[in-house]
Amino acid sequence: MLEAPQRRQARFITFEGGEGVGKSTQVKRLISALARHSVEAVRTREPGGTPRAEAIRSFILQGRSEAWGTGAEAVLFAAARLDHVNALIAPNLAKGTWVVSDRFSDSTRAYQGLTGGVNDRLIDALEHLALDGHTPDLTIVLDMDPVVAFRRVEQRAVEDGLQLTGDRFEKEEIEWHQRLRQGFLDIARNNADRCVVISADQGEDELEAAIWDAVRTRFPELQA
Ligand code: Z5A
Repeated sequence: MLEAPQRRQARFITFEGGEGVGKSTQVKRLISALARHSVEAVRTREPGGTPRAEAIRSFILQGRSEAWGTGAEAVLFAAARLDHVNALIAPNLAKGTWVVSDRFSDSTRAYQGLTGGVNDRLIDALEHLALDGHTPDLTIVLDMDPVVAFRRVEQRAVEDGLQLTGDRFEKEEIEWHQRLRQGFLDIARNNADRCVVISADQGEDELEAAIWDAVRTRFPELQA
């Protein structure tokens, strides 16, 4: 009797890092690379990914939560994440579709926790509640000097014909972004079984190849 073909286990991959390091660009490229290997994957982002989480995204990124303080903002990011996990991430993984997210819970730890001063107990508790066991299988941390990354963001604004006023995160001082960079590196070091740090200071094609290498190393089933 013929055996039914084995369905590959769906994987959950996240991209993390500071602004302008190329996360969105590489998330799209990874989705295409997976498709070329017959892997169905959904692209999503945080904050956001579902209508309710996108509503929280607009509220926060417009600066409307700023007066509430960083702790309350961490709770809002986690509320968005809870919906994102329940309504998009978990159902897709359950039906065998891979999920690739532009930012996830490490961003709360890096921005609100390690850089924003929210204590570990709150960050740990929020992570536990919002993830409910859905820890990423692989996290790609894109790392580069924030000054160089800012130039990319400026260039993008010029190309889009926008005035670079920046949202409230992008107005923060460069020193703050250096600490943020170190925060992501610390998270990667403390979660070495899950995270891979890749230099983002290379061309888009070279970076895509380095990411694909990391993905194929982590998931050998892709080499079949
Ligand atoms: N946040 C938080 O505080 N807590 C949380 O829990 C979560 C988020 C989940 C979301 O912003 C904000 O929310 C973010 C953290 C905070 N803070 N800020 N600001 P967002 O989603 O709007 O923005 P972002 O995540 O910071 O992404 P970004 O600025 O759009 O950058 P990116 O996605 O990393 O880069 P990109 O869009 O792919 O590329 C940027 C430009 O560089 C673009 O013009 C590209 O064409 C160019 N590019 C890309 N790759 C290259 C290479 N390799 N070489 C040269 N140029 C390149």
